[in-house]
Amino acid sequence: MRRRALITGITGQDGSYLAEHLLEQGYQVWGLIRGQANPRKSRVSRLVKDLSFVDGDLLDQGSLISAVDMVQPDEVYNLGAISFVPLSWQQAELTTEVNGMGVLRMLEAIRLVCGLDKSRAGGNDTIRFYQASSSEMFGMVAETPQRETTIFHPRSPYGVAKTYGHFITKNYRESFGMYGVSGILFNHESPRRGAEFVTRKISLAVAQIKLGLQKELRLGNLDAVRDWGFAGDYVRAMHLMLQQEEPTDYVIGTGRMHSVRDAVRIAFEAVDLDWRDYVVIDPELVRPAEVETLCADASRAKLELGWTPNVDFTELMNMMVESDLREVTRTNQIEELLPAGGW
Ligand code: NDP
Ligand code: GDR
Repeated sequence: MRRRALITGITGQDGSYLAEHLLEQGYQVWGLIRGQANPRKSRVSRLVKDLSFVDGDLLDQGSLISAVDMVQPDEVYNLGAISFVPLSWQQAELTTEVNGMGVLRMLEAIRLVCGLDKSRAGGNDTIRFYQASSSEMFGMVAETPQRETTIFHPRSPYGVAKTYGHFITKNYRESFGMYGVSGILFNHESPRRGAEFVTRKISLAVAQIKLGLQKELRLGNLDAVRDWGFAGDYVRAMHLMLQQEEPTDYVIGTGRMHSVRDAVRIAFEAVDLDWRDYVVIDPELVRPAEVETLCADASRAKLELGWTPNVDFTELMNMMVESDLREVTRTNQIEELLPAGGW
């Protein structure tokens, strides 16, 4: 019997890479699709062949129960979220509903479909659950690098909601014996990254500037430091986490730090341009509370999962610039990819 996986957030960056990876492993894969005519459904259908869909929304408990009951998955990957940190200040309540309460709703759907309660602890036979936790939970960091035991101090409504999702997953594990794990993933990028995130904003701008379609690149805090990896590497870790005997949370990252300034320099160098001729600092793009520095200590994942990343930061930025050069050349403009609101 083929194993069955249900993925929320299927139209996002990680959803498509994870679906590809699971299909390669022989799974049948369903993606949860929200909305009446989600325009991103056709894009992910083009990217990933043999994908099935089921309707549902993390804001709607009944739809999640129906989806889990219909698919009868062996594994559920909860990637659905409002994932852009600045939006979480503008829509704090919605972010909390989707990123926090949405996790509880999915756990409840699994608990009900599996018939789990205190007296009938679930253990390894129940549906296995993966929660997309985030390094944003560390926020104002208490130690560097950050590991599974580092104290959380989130700095945005996004980070606070993710911290709730993290702990409620742990609580369902402890309360009902559910096999639920959180992957505390550091920033990961790819040519499929949304255009509002800084690496993709940079690679798109570099391609457009090189091809004479854009004059400048407006950015906020160039000093912010992140541990950036490749999304294709990180979805392998998500899958590995659900294959372990005991459910445990893991930090996933490269252990390498780079600033936004480094990202800009590498991307412009890829097309033989000097970033200082094009980058403009825009104070409007600086966040109300910034996470200055993040760096992962992923040694538990290396030891217990055998997971290591394959793509380094320079390769990643070059891959994204090359992809956007091809895309911009093909379409001659990519207006529809650019986010509203000047992000
Ligand atoms: P994206 O922003 O690319 O994708 C987000 C997905 O969430 C989309 O498919 C979107 O679908 C879906 N979604 C939004 N609202 C709802 C809702 N109400 N119900 C169901 N689905 C919804 O994110 P990524 O792929 O980059 O990230 C995947 C997950 O990992 C997210 O939870 C993110 O917070 C987390 N994460 C990401 C990291 C990264 O660096 N990429 C690092 C750490 C954690 P729709 O088409 O309907 O809008
Ligand atoms: P982040 O990613 O907030 O870390 O969250 P993002 O790429 O948005 O920002 C990274 C850093 O770059 C700085 N920055 C800018 N960011 C954007 N988007 N646009 C700019 O113009 C700009 N200028 C400077 C930011 O201030 C920040 O310090 C991502 C998301 O995928 C989350 O969902 C995920 O949980 C975390 O990564 C880990």
